[in-house]
Formats: sequence, structure tokens, C-alpha cells
Amino acid sequence: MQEWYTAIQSADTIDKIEEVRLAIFGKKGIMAAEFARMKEVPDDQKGTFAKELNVHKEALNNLLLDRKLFLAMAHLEATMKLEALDVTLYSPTVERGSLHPVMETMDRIVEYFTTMNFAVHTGPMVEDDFHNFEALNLPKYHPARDMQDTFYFKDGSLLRTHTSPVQIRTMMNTQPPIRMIAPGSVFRRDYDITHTPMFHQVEGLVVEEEGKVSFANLKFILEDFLKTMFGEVEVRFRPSFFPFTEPSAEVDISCIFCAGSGCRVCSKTGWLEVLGCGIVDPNVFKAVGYEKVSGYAFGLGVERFAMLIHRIGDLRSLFEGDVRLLEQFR
Ligand code: 2NL
Repeated sequence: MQEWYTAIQSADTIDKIEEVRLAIFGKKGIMAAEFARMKEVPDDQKGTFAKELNVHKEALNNLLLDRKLFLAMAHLEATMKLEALDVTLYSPTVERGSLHPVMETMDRIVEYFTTMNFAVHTGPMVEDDFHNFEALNLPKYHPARDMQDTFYFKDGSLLRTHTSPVQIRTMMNTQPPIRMIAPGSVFRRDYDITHTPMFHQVEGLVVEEEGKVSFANLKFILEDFLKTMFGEVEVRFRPSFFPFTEPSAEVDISCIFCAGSGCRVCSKTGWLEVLGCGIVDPNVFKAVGYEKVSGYAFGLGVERFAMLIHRIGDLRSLFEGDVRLLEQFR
């Protein structure tokens, strides 16, 4: 029996103590075997034999529980030591990231229009001639389709030059009414002080039953939008031309740098051009198979908005990836 006391005392892991427990108290353990031996013990000694055995059983069980508790505590102790964090340890400051001003501006624009119940749609950046040009009333040989302006792939597909193809796809997939914006990257073969080959646009489109939307609705939403984005500004609509809208307008706000009195940014005009818009040309509806509808549309360049809102003078600083720019927008 003595060896089993030693076995318990010398078990040094939780697994080992369990092995020992099974060897003593398990179905095939020594306790079961000892009690089975009772039959062979002469009747007059059975009492003492059983008594002695029960004393051992009790003592071994107590010792086992003690040892188990001790080992569990030791294990916990060791784990805590192993997993302990020294909160006083020196660590270099981890800089917090920030949204790029273009994305932050895009988010604000999207936020305005979603509040006004516009749905947000996205689409592929690699497009085809139909969705990017043909459906938008851009006739073949129109200068905007020129090799100079568009990135073409060998197979005739192209990088979208505006987000309008998203509206075309949405119109072809769903029935009116439509009230949507399409934010995203667009691509043009243009690279100078005021142009980058990739930039961001948000376009908007509203289509209703014929006669239900007018230029007045377009004017209201854009005036409200621009006042939300730029604060107390004057808004001015100027006649213009886009192949996909008729009539078309360009939208100016009073210069936020000189309050309209004329400065370098507004080229002494007192006005800043920020949007293009118009009533959707019937040819666009024809191309997507819509009949008896009217609608308005608009488009804006996100970089321009970001530069005006944050007073960033050089477009290229938005694309250089210099963290010193980003650090100013935390
Ligand atoms: C600008 C002008 C504009 C649109 C975009 C549009 C889209 C469809 C139908 C009709 Cl599917 N129009 N988009 C309309 C007018 C202006 O953008 O200056 N963008 C930066």
C-alpha cells in the first residue's frame, strides 16, 4: 500500500495524478482488486481487513484530492506567469490612422444623399463601349470617346471615364422609379496640374413617371446639398451642355475663399464651379428601354470638393501618399 502514497506524492502533473487515480480507484484499479480479495479472507479476519482497507481508501482519497488541488494551483500559477503582461513595458507609440480626405469627402457626399433617400449603387470599373458611351448619347467619333481621353484594352473594353455606366446598368436591371447615386473611381488619359488619370466621382440619377420631376426638383436638391457641404453660399445655375442631359447646367457656388469678391482661387470671378447636371436626354431612356418617364441627373468630382472643403491647393498632393498630408486630417 505504501507505494501508492508515494505514487500520489510524486505525481507532478495533472495528467499523471489522473493516471494514478485510475490505477487506485478505477474499475480495474488496486482498490477494486483489494475489495475483491475479501472473498479469500477467512471470516474471522474479514472485519479487520475491511476496516484497514477503508482506512487506506479514505487516506489515499484525501491525499489524492490534496495533490490534485496543489497541482491545479501550481498549473494556474505557471499559466498566469507565462501569460502575464507587463503594462509598464516601454512600447513605441502606435500612430492612429485616418481616412484619406478624398474618401472622407466621398463619405460625406454619400451621407447627404442617403439621408435624402437615394440608394447607393456601384458597378464594374472595366466597362464596354455601350454602357460607358453609346447608351449615354455619346455618338461615335464624339471627342470624349477619343483614344486621348479613354484607357482602352486590346479587346475593346475600357476603363470607365465616369460612373454613368452604373446608372445605365441600374436602369436596365430595374424598373422606375429610380433614386440613386453612383460613387466610385473613374479613369481618363489626362495628367497635369489639375488632372490625374484616376479620380473619383459621385453621380446622381432620379427617374419618375413622365412629368413627375422637373428642373425645379433638381435645383432644390442641389442647392440644399451644396449648402449642407459648404455652409452659407450662393448657388448659381449656368446653361451648359452634356450629351446625356438636355437642358444641361453647370452649378457654381459663391467663392468660399473671398465670399464672392474675387480672388486667385475663383480667378476673380467670385464663383467656383462644382457640379454638372441636367434633365436626362430622351435618347438615354431610349437606350435602356424606358418609356414615358422623366428624370434628372448630376455629376461631381470628389477631389474638387475635397480640395475646396479642406483648402488643399495642389491636386497632386492627394495622390502622393505622403503621410504628412494624412496627419493633418486626424
Ligand atoms: C460633371 C457632369 C454629369 C450626368 C453627369 C448622367 C447620367 C445618366 C444620364 C444622364 Cl445615366 N446624366 N450623368 C449628367 C449631367 C452631368 O456630370 O461635371 N461631372 C463631373
